[in-house]
Amino acid sequence: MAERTFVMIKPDGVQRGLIGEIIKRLERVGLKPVAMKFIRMSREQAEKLYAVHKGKPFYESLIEYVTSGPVVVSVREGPKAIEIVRKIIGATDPAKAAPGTIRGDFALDISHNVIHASDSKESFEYEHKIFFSEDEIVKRERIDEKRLI
Ligand code: FUP
Repeated sequence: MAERTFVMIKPDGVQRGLIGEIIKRLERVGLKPVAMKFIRMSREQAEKLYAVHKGKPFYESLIEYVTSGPVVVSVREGPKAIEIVRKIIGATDPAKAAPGTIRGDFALDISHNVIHASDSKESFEYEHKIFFSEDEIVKRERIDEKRLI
């Protein structure tokens, strides 16, 4: 099975009308959506997603921000999906994110950086289960897939 990653368009990305632009950038590289939802996450889901940051100075405002409005959560599949999506989204701090990356092109502030994506297989396993059950992940094959794997 090709690698999977969890991607979330954060509340500022949704509010600023960037859903289409972000999906386009992930689509054009060939990463296949296998699950997608438009939701307003609960405080419990936010606390789970950012459990590693509990106790840090920015934790409370981070939880408030990700629960402040709707987000788009998704699972994408493709060879080296985790590494490729991290490259497309750019560094966490938009000041360090290269031009041409999503954060480099659309964000100014580390606390409102438009998008999240898993940084390892372990984080994918943990993160996607907060939002998706196994039967919500669609099994599908692209017509050109056999050439990619
Ligand atoms: P990333 O994996 O790139 O989303 O980055 P982290 O897991 O390190 O951080 C998660 C979120 O915490 C970031 F998207 C924004 C927020 N954050 C801050 O608000 N301030 C910081 O100094 C670091 C992270």
